[in-house]
Amino acid sequence: SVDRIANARLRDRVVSAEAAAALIQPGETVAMSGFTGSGYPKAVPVALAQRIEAFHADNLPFQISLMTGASTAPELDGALAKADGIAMRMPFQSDPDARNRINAGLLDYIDIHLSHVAQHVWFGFYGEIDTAVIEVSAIREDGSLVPSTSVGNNKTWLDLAKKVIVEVNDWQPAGVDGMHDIYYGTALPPHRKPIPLVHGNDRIGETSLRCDPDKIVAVVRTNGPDRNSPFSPIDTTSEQIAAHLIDFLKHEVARGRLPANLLPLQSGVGNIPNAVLAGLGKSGFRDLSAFTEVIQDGMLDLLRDGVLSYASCTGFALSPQANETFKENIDFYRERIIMRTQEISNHPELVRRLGCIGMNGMIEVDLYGNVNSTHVMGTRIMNGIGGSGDFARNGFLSAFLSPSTAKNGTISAIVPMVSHVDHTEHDVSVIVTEQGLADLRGLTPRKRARVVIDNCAHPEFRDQLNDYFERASRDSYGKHTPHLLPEALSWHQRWLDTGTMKV
Ligand code: 0RQ
Repeated sequence: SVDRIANARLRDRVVSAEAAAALIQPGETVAMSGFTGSGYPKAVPVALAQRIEAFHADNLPFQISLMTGASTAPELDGALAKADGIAMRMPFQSDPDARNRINAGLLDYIDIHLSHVAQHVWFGFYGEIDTAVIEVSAIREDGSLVPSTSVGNNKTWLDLAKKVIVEVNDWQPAGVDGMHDIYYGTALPPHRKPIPLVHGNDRIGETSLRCDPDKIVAVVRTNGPDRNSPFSPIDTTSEQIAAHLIDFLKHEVARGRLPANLLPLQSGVGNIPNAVLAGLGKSGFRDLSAFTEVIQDGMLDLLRDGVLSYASCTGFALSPQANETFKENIDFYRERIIMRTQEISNHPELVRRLGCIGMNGMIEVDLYGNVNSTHVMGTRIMNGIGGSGDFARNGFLSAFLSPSTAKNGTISAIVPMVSHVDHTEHDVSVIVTEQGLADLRGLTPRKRARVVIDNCAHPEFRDQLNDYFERASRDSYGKHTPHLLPEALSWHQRWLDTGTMKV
């Protein structure tokens, strides 16, 4: 087979993962590739975790600050967190070991909008990047790098890092070459220009990443799969949530507020968004499009069936089976998928221009439509805001989806006041649970409370919510957004004290 490293100079820099990891020193800021379990480096992080463990065994300190595109995998976040090798992590992660350390106060975590990461690093808010570790599918003869299954912040990491380690992964399909669109027109204020993307499938950039070959200090060959966690079969709750949302979208088309082929879809990851995608496939929609961060199984199916005409993204989250389908049909998918940097896939200017329909999961929502996506009981971070805020604030329509209860019915996802706010009432248009859908557009806060309770709350919690809302409407200091402040977060405290939010 053809050598994926077509540049002779860089072929000479091939070393083992251990030798590459030895180039990373304690205290460095390391920026890695990876987005929702796709395109992350497979070998160097594991070797680095071993190097860190060896230091710790000798009582020598060794931690790094770690930046990526989004979440990665056990071989990256998991291995480095287990080795106690991460001092600071940003901007998004979902690894259980790292999560436990963050919530124990042992690992600093900064959770920011995914579209902001590149510019915040350019602005210098995170200091200098010492090393970038980037997985690619190939190195071209001219030394440019063909990304693999995610782009994330790789352009920024390669531009800013002092030294670069490249992993060339033979497992990734060679046919991914041509799928990427790397836009080099971004600049810092006051020099910014409009981004010349008018349709979600416009190509405005280059198919590979530029990188000064003198900065590449090591190249490592790998041959391993992306993380690929399988999806559980779609359950009834997810199906009901999907059905309510799809009914609503059809209704909006009938009312002339959405075109028959909708507007570019953004879909979060997880079983509920996957159920929505499966539902769309069965609902007679045609010619749909997606301008999103992550492509998961459901979107590949829609592309295959011609329901979706194209999808723009920055990464994948595919089950092992879907990954095989993707690899086998790479020529088909390359015609229909455009992979961008995450500053472009999530760019507020583009999300607003295209009028995206955002569909994301949530932890809880309050009577007025404020949404908590990240913190259980206001303090324990689950994952992070990810790209949900980029789409919620700037999209045409922003739907948040969740079962109406959590933890065996002891928690109501509809609460008097959210214990942490990620998406304010001004950013949220539609709430969906298995009970029904609340369309909050054009409603005053008190009318919002009525439809959220009536349409979305679980019957087990409806009386309790009504009781709170009625007393608040009577006794609140202000009657615009009624609250009883000593009681507003009492549901969360009750759960912490007694194991249930029920009185
Ligand atoms: O906990 O794993 O301990 O059982 O939260 O909840 O119901 O499995 O749903 O996987 O869709 O996650 C908001 C976390 C939902 C996700 C969130 C507990 C529940 C379970 C997971 P266990 P489910 P999901 C694109 C967009 C922010 C980022 C985003 C998320 C666990 O959607 O991270 O949108 N969103 N990115 O038990 C206590 C509640 C709870 C609760 C759920 N009210 N109270 N626990 N849970 N609701 C992707 C990127 O940006 C990269």
